[in-house]
Amino acid sequence: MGPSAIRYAGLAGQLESAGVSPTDAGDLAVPHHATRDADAGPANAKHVQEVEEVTTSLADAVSTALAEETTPLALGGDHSIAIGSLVGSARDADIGVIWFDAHGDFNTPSTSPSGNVHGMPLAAALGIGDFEGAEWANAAGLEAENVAIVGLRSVDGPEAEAIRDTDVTVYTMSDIDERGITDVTNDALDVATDGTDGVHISLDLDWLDPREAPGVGTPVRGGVTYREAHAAMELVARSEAMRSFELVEVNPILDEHNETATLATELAASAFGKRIL
Ligand code: HAR
Ligand code: MN
Ligand code: MN
Ligand code: MN
Repeated sequence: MGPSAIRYAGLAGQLESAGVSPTDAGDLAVPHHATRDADAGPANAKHVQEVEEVTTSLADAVSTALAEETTPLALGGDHSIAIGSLVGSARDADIGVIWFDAHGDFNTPSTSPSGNVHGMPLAAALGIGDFEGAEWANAAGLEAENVAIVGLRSVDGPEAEAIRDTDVTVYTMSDIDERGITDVTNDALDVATDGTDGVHISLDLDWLDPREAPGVGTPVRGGVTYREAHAAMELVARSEAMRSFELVEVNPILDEHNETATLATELAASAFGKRIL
């Protein structure tokens, strides 16, 4: 439902206003969750077999879009799709990633309190813990030292430990409070561009404060403002380093008048370089 809501909110028009000519590649086949058993796969990783199927088709779609010299924009839906975006974007290139999110998404089935794969995609793509050697999930051209998480404010105990055990760089909301969004985003861009061919931007709408983005599954108070979010996306555009992009966790059932989906389209326009004058 997320992708429908984002399209309905006017994504194509927003991208055109940024000077982009978008092509809608349509929806990938995703099995309806009610028709599948969430716990059919390994323990504490709900629907991971379906996630693996979608990862493979999304990774192929992303890498095809890149081969055609276009910029893939993936729409969710659940943040588990990021595994596919990262595998595809890092298939034939060394990439960095900026993870704009309230959460670390660094759990594994062994550490996850929920079993929800949306809390695991970054660990999966980096081959951490249970995901070591999981070929379907590991993003070939991605190293932890080129990963920056921005806006973190909700992290589980063992998840925090796993993040600390890697070379991933984290900017918490406190860092944004102290240093401002401009400095933090520029630092994150430095991390993600250092020695890489381009950057994947993963924008979880729960990065924003729930007052701005109520239509998400796991809202956490104290997120970035509307203006801070645009400022960060504008810096991403100015860097000219963006290789692939995704908008995730939009849930229209929880939204108010599709405002979170609308916000997602506006932020996409900023990330793709929309100028006022
Ligand atoms: N850390 C929690 C878990 O693993 C919550 C994850 C929150 N969900 C997301 N991820 N939308 O950003 O279950
Ligand atoms: Mn989710
Ligand atoms: Mn999140
Ligand atoms: Mn997330």
